[in-house]
Parts: sequence; C-alpha cells; structure tokens
Amino acid sequence: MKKRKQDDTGPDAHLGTGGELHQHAHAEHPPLTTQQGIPISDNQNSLRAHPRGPTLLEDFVLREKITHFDHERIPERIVHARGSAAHGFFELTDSLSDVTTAKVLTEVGVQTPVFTRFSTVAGGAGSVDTPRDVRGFAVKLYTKEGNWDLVGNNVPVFFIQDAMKFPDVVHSVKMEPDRGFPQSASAHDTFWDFISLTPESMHTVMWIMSDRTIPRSLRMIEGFGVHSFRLLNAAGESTFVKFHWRPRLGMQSTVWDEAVKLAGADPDFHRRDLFDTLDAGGVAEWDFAVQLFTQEEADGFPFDHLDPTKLIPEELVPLRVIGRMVLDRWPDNFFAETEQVAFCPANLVPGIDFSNDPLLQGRLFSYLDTQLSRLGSPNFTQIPVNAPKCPFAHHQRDGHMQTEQPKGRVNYEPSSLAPDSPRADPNAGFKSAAVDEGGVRGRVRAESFADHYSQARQFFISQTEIEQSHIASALVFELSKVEHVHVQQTIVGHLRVIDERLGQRVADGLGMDKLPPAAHPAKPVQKLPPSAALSLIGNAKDTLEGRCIGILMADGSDGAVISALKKAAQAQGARVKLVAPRVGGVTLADGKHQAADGQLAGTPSVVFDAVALVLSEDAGRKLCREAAAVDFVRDAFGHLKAIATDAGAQALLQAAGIEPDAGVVRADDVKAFLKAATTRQWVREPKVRTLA
Ligand code: HDD
Repeated sequence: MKKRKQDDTGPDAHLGTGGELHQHAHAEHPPLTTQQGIPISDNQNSLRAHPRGPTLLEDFVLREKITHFDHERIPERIVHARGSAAHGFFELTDSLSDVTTAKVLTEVGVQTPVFTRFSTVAGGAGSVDTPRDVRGFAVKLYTKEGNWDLVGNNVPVFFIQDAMKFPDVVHSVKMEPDRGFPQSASAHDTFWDFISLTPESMHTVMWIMSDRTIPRSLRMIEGFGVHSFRLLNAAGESTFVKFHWRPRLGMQSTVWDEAVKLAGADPDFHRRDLFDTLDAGGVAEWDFAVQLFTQEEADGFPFDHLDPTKLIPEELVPLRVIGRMVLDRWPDNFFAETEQVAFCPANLVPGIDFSNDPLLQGRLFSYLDTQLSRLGSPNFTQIPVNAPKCPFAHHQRDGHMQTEQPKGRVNYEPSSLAPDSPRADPNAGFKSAAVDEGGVRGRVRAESFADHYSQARQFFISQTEIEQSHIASALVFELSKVEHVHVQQTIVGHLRVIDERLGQRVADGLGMDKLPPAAHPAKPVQKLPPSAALSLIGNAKDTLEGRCIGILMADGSDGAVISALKKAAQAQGARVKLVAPRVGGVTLADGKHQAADGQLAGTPSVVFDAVALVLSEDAGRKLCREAAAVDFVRDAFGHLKAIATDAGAQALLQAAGIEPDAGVVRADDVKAFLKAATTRQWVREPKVRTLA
C-alpha cells in the first residue's frame, strides 16, 4: 500500500494552554492565503472586538471562508447520482478500418486516455453502493478526434422504448414524493405500479431481478452501449454496431442477503473496492467487443434492433473482441473529476453515428441540458476532466466562468480578417449517415416494437436453475413491499406470460390464494431459443484473482497456518485481510505479535469472498459468546462461501448451527480451501434459505 501523507493536525499539532491549536512551523509548508492570495495569520480564531466579545463584520478572512463553504455543493445528478470513477486507457487490438474511419477504432496499439464512471441509478449521491439496481457504466474516451462518450449500463436493455417516458420511470423508482422514501430501492408501490402498466419493461425487469444488479464489485460487471449505433466508412457506407465491455475478472454477484448486510457493514463497498485495488497498484480491466450487422441482416431479426428493450443474442450476431480498457488511476480529487465529469451520448467522433432508437434520440438532448443546470455554465467543457485532450478551436465565447482568453477580433466564421481562424473541414469533419428518412410524421410507436415478452422469456429460460430461483425470490421480495394488491396481481399476470411457472412461484411466494389472470400480449410470444451468454453463473470464472479472503484469528492462533494460507491465496491473485477481536492484533501461539487489518465487529464476513477460521480451542470457545464472531461464521455459510476451519473453530461452527459440507475445508489443506474459494457453494443454498 502506498503511504498517505500525514495532514497538518497530525502528531506535530498540540493544544496550547488557552485551548488553541498550535502547529510546529515547517519550512516546507506554503503560506495559507485567502482566495485573493493574502497570507493568513490565524486560521483558528475569527476577529473579535475583545476575547469574549462579538465577531467583527470586518473579518474578510472568516467571511470568504464561510461564503465559499456555503456554496460548495452543486446539484447532484437526477439519476446516477452515486458513482465512483477512475482514469485509464483504451487500446485497440483489432482494426475496424473496413467499416469506420474513427481513428480510435482503426489505429491498433494506440492508447486512448479514458475516464470511466460507474454508478447506481436510483439513490442519491450519499446512498449506499449495494442496492438492487442497474449500474451505470459511462466511459469518456479522449480520442485524437474529440471526446467520445459511451454512456452505458451493466444491463443491455432498458425499461422503456421512448425517451418521452424517462421522467415517468425515474419518478416512479425514486423515493415517493409525499414521504421521501425509500431511498435507493425499487421495492415500493410507485415503481411496480408504473411497471405493471408498462409491458415494454418486462425484459428489463427480468434483468434487474437477476443477480446482475447486485454485483460483487464494479470490476466484475459487464457494460453495454445498449442502443444500436452506426459506423461509417470512407465511402460513407454504414454498418450497425452494438458495444460491449467484458470484465477480465469474470462476472460475479453477491447474494441478496449479503447485499443487504453489506449496505450496513460498508456503504462504500464498491467505491472502496475500486479505490483499494488501484491504490495497491492493481488495475481493473475489460475487453471491448462489438456486434456488427447490416441493415439487411437487421431486417431478418425476429425483433427490431432500434427498440432498446431488445438485445441481439450472441448466437445471432457473435461478439468480436477488438480492444481492452484498463483503469489504473484513482482521481486526485473526487469533486473535481468524479462529480464534475459530464457525459453525453451525443459526444461522438467522425466515423460513428447515431441510430434512430427513440430512446437514444431523446438522450441526445437530455445530457447537455442537465449539465447546464448541474454545472451552471455552458463553459463546463473547460473543466479539465471534460476538456478534450486533442487540439480544439471554435467561436463559442464568454458566458459564466469563462476561463479562456481568446485573442484577436475574429469570433465568427466566415471571416477574411484572420486567416488562421478555425474553419469547418468537409473531409475530416463529423458526417451523419446519408439516410432516406421518407415517411409520415406522427406520435407513433412502430408496430415492430410491440413484442414485449419474447426476449423476457428468452432471458428467463437461459438462466440456470439457481438463477431462476433468485429471480423468482427477488420478485417476491420486491412485491412483498408493495401495499397495493392489484399491483402485485397485475405483475404476476405479466410473469405468467413470460413463464407460467414463474408466475405461479411468485404468486405462491406472496401467498396469493388464486392465480391472477394472465396479461394479454399485443403480439404472440415467440419461442426464442435459450442463449447461453445470458446466464451469469453459467459464464462465471472460477478464480481467486481480484477476490478477497478474510482470516479470523485471535490470541493463540497458529501463525504458520495463517502465513501458509496468506501466501498461497496471494499467489493466486487474492488479497488477504486478517481480522481479530482487537484491531491492535493478537499474540500467536508461538508468542509472536501479529497485526490485524480489521476489528471483528467492524469487519464482518460479508466483505470477503471466502473466510478461514484459524483459532486456538480456547479462543474458539470464547468467541462463541461473541455475536460478531458467530455472525461472521453463520453469514459466511449462509452466503455460500468456502470456510477453512481448524480444531479451534469447531465450537464456533456449532454455535453458528453449521453442519459442515464440501465447502467447509480444513485450514491446513490450503489447496482444497483455495479451490473451494474460487466459487460459491451453490449446492448449499437450498439448505440455508427457502427460495421461491
Ligand atoms: Fe441516462 C445519466 C445511462 C437513458 C437522461 N445515464 C446517466 C448516466 C448513465 C446513464 C451511465 C451517468 C453518467 C455519469 O456517470 O455521469 N441512461 C443511461 C442508459 C440509458 C439512459 C444506458 C438507456 C439506454 N438517460 C436515459 C434517458 C434519458 C437520460 C432516456 C432522458 C431522456 N441520464 C440522463 C440525464 C443524466 C443521465 C438526466 C443524469 C446526470 C447526467 O445525465 O449527467 O441527463
């Protein structure tokens, strides 16, 4: 770990006799000044008429400090307010020069700087990291031809087909307007009311009720551009494209009970995970892949690719990996970068173009508009994180917070006065696909958008049995929080169309005595074949890389076992943390002191992927009276984690009511434990909870 710099009030500071804070003067400290550069003599006391008298209005140092503080916050994002971001680069490995002129997609080996922000959707900026929610996956690529923002999500489809409905779906999922809760949760009446009356949302509902929306780490999520875009080549020919990010660590999710407990144990779980990874010199990495298809191929698809509630199964159009993204640097300042970064799907570079997806078309307006109110000025592109890293020149001038000082008389075009002023370039400039848009104007939805259930069904039948149970159980949980029975019934009616058995399971889980009537689909449901790529568990990677193992120890623990476990786990790419009843550490069996990384009560097993209990028999017995220790073990078991145990751990296993299974392994059999730790113990699940 890099050592962080000690701040000014560290060990050098002490309280003076009058209670005031004195600091030793360090020659290297620059003088503290006001914003005007005036050196400050005292940053502890305001200017008073006498020691116990009123504060004087004259105190410009105090007034400036408080005034600036009063204005520190800017409006949070209306959606995706809670986010974490990192810098890195994109590198192309396979050129798309036959279908696009975009340099970022044709120049193999060139590293393009990126800034990537991950987010939840519904919660406020201070909400927790682990609710059931879609994750935003927004990448700003600072290309040689301008900024390209790929503003996607970790699910490939969206709730609605038309941007006109975006304020409605967002209002419905956010906290209810009369009561101001729930924060960051879809499990409430208004969301499910809206969904029950919006059959087009059914496919996305299947995705959000799946484990995809309770990820283990931001490093382990997929990203999707969602919409079809176009690529344009030099001849002006266009090819449709869908963009995908695939995590090198494989996908991994939490289980629901774990996600709920994580929210309390570490509200910053995902942010901390990314920070810790990069701070320790690690990286987060994704493959970048495209699905390319022509208009003729699209005409043959059993759905309309312009409909954002549909994906293109990989069996229909295979993914072609053409590059990778590596995130390797945490921002210097959260506000300056992560908070002020302004993404916009309209930021495209020459060689890429929009499709007519009506959701995308609305987004092209929304993002710039929201930046104006969030960042307060059309000059937000001058904020370093938003500014292009290639040369740029335009005639836009003035406005609030203008920091540029253009010279000369010419701020218009055409002009004859300044031969070096910027001009449009008909060759290299951005061009739109030449498309014949003949047709009749109207507020209409294409007939080809009317099939709302076929891909929802395809997603459901593509899941493993465990995943299907998780979807059914998630639906039961969410709907159990809905007070209006008719809303529950309408949802079950939709589920019956997706899969009759799913409808029945959810109805049973809710305790309905009668199955509500099935919904009437506008179009007959197509029996689309299962798609293996849609299952998370089916595609999980059994690995310890990027995972974290917790070792619970106490006074008298066997240091040799701890070191062996630690060494072997680290060799397989895992991080290891030692947990002890006291953060100061423990005295091992051999009398040596062992420092701890976390204190037991503050470091529950939910923050680990697998745990080892290395305890003396005496310590094991004592810990049975420690609720945090019993929960540590019980939760690790309940969350289907591998557990390594020794003789001292047996009492604790008993106290936690655990009947050891294949995932409970001897701590001295390091190999067996680490193998078990590469995955969850799915076969254990029916023994520890009743799923719908
Ligand atoms: Fe959006 C933010 C992703 C539909 C309007 N959106 C936002 C962010 C992501 C997405 C990742 C956060 C960016 C960041 O980290 O700053 N949004 C999507 C995806 C969509 C989508 C994948 C559908 C495929 N969004 C969508 C629609 C509209 C918006 C249809 C409006 C018509 N989105 C916004 C916004 C936000 C935003 C209000 C809030 C903050 C911001 O833009 O900068 O303009």
